[in-house]
Amino acid sequence: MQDTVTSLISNYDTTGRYLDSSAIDSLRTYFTTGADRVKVAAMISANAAEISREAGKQLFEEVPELLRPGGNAYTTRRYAACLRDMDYYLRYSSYAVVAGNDDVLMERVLQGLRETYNSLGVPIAPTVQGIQIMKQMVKDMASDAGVTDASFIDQPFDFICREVSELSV
Ligand code: CYC
Repeated sequence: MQDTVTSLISNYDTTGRYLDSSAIDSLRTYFTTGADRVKVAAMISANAAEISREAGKQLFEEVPELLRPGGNAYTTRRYAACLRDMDYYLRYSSYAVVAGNDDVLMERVLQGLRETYNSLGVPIAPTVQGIQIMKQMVKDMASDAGVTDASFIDQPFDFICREVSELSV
């Protein structure tokens, strides 16, 4: 599992180089956004249940057939699995926000997900839609809390969406 600092150091150490200006720039960006990253992670933690519940509700309003017979979230067991998956994506995104690195997502969330989703017929497009709804909710909360540059919030949510979409083929 990596973060901005460890991945950078291990990169430079492998080739025995001192940190150059590009390394310093990326460290500077990371530390400049550091307080906001922590703020957003705390905000996600404090509102996690509400975020995944509301995002689930919105997703099922937008794609109601998921909950009907034949839909992948039909039956309480699958409905619960869907909300649980949303909660996984939210929690791991909060870790990646703090780390400033998507490695934790690759390692803990995305490995093997293709096989699982494909074999269970879990549809990718609405999964991506649900993740995007959560992302927007987090961004709205962050901007209400005075976080102006939200690109580090986009990063993990969009990474999961990209990877899941590629995995679906
Ligand atoms: C199932 N989601 C699963 C399963 C796994 C994950 C492993 C199969 C085992 C189970 O049912 O628990 C995902 N597990 C994870 C992830 C991690 C993990 C990501 C990393 C922490 O350990 N269905 C929909 C919606 C979507 C959905 C679009 C919610 C957004 O229609 C999700 N995932 C969904 C559903 C199932 C599932 C309904 C159960 C499918 C079934 O059993 O038929």
